[in-house]
Amino acid sequence: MGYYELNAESVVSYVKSKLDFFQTDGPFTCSEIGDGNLNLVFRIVEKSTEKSLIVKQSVPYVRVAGESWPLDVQRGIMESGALTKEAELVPDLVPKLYFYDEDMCCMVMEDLSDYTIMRYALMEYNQYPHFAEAISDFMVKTLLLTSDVVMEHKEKKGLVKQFINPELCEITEDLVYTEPLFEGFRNNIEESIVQFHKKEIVADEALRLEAAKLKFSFMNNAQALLHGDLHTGSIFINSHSVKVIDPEFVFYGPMAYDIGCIIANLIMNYLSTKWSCKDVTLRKKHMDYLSATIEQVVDQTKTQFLSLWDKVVTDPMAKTPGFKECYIEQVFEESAGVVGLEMLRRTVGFAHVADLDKIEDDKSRYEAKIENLKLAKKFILRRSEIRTGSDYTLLMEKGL
Ligand code: SR1
Ligand code: MG
Repeated sequence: MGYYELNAESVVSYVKSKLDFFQTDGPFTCSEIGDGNLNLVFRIVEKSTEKSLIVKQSVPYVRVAGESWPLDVQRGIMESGALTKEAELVPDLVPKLYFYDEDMCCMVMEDLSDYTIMRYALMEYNQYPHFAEAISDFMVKTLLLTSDVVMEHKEKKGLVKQFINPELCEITEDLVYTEPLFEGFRNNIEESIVQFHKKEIVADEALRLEAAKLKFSFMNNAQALLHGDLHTGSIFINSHSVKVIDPEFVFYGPMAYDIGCIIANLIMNYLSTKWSCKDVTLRKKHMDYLSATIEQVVDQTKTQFLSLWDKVVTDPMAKTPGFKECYIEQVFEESAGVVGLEMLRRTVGFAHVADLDKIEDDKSRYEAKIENLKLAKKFILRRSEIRTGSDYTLLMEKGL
């Protein structure tokens, strides 16, 4: 049988026919729990044993947009390939993949029900002191160890080829690197900020020039194997562990794209907290936590990158004294630019973030989004000055 779209009834018998995982013939509970923009996600629980798993199936369109926006169902191959590669590099930081079915374009994988999606946890002001170290470890290992600095160059080119992901890359090229700089397209802009967007973003040619430079780096710099969508909605977290999920946007691109994406999403939670948390003590505590986390993510990623470099570098030219510092500085300059673009697109582009959109009070939401746009511009235009964790927090806290 070829591809058919699963539902909460058919997925149970589908899994039982494919995998010797459950111990009984039921009963089971099953629900569709997909929270992302693209796919169906089912959670199946065997009631008597409480054993559970996740089934993630690609549908032949963008789920949030419907059939008017077609998308190749074979994209699941990219995600399962990425999870397999990441399991070699950072086994404790990704969910276990049980199998991938090429006909049904679906993955069956570990259920992370004792974890929560980081975006929503942060919106409830939860704090995770272990996050910075875990995400730095994830980025340093997945990025540096898949680069030409370390890998045999023909083998690396084999991975570049395996992870050519044109449709998903096009989504990012359009939604992150193009449409937010213009009026129209698929942009989704609150009425109250339409004029600000027009005057401060669309009319700013210097800003568009910098965004254009960043776009063509994203498209042309096959530097490392990226997650490709490393925001707080792609992270499952609990009090002691982190799992990075959803690498369907995987491809060989600039390291800065992953680094910038996660920092931007922490900053957007910071702004959300600043403008919407009514409890003064809690607000300060959570903003302080986010500032410290952002500093740690930037500084630990850089430090760990430089120290791992010495242990794993193989390319003789990459061993040239001074080169690793030049390399990492370029990565971090571009990361600041990506921070700005991600913040911009999550305010005016097609796909927003709940941190900002769910601020109930109109005035507070307006202030948060305007500050987000002002900061986004600074990150893009002044990216060459933004090198360290405290460069980020000074800009966020004082606009400096
Ligand atoms: C049409 S997909 C919109 C966004 O959702 C994904 O999570 C990516 O961030 C993409 O840009
Ligand atoms: Mg996703």
